[in-house]
Amino acid sequence: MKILEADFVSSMPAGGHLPPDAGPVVAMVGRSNVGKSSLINALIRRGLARAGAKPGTTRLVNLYAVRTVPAPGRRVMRTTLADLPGYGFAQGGSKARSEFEVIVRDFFERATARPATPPPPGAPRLAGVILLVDGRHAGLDSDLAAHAWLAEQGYGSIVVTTKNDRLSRSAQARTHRAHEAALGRAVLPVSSKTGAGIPAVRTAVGSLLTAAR
Ligand SMILES: Nc1nc2c(ncn2[C@@H]2O[C@H](COP(=O)(O)OP(=O)(O)OP(=O)(O)O)[C@@H](O)[C@H]2O)c(=O)[nH]1
Ligand SMILES: [Mg+2]
Repeated sequence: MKILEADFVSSMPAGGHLPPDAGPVVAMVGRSNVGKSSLINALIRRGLARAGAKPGTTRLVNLYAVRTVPAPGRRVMRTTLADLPGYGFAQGGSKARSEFEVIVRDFFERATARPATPPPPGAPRLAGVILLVDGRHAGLDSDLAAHAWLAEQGYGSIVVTTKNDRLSRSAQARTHRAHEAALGRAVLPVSSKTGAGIPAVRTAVGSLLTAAR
């Protein structure tokens, strides 16, 4: 996937709408503070998405319009990256948690809604999901539950492990194996800080986008 242009579009509260020309949507899912907004910035090479040290930085679904060539030889397409609020707030209590669930459930309902009449070209539809998991913590219950839920929904997905720069080389190799064993699938290790692994994620996102056409 080659990114030509990226822009912040809008924040979508629960009950909001995806823009009618959103095109294929790739959603970022993961625990609060795992590095979803940072990965968007690394993918689009711009500081558009607000990242923060405090969990719960992203409270609405933030949408980024991206013009991209998904794979070599493909036509330019308008796509949308959706930065979802994180699950598993450390603080915030049950009110924040249920607010999160409403926003995320509502987002997936809208992104996967199938209208009665054939949608016009460029209409929003879910191309797939990037599940982000902290590279340092393999097999957390909340991540396994999110992974199982995504698989159950039949969404195409990529699993990315984040913050690998915080691990030594040997710990990276060890945790990589632990993540793959816990989830039963391949994962892509990245660091949004150093940029390590980001090109492989761009390629995988390009495949999600072309598979969904
Ligand atoms: N060292 C390191 N820090 C990272 C990396 N990715 C994110 N961070 C840091 O982790 C913190 C959280 O990053 P965000 O991108 O805001 O995380 P988020 O998943 O969007 O968080 P919420 O919006 O709260 O759900 C920030 O302080 C980032 O700078 C990484 O690859 N390496
Ligand atoms: Mg965020």
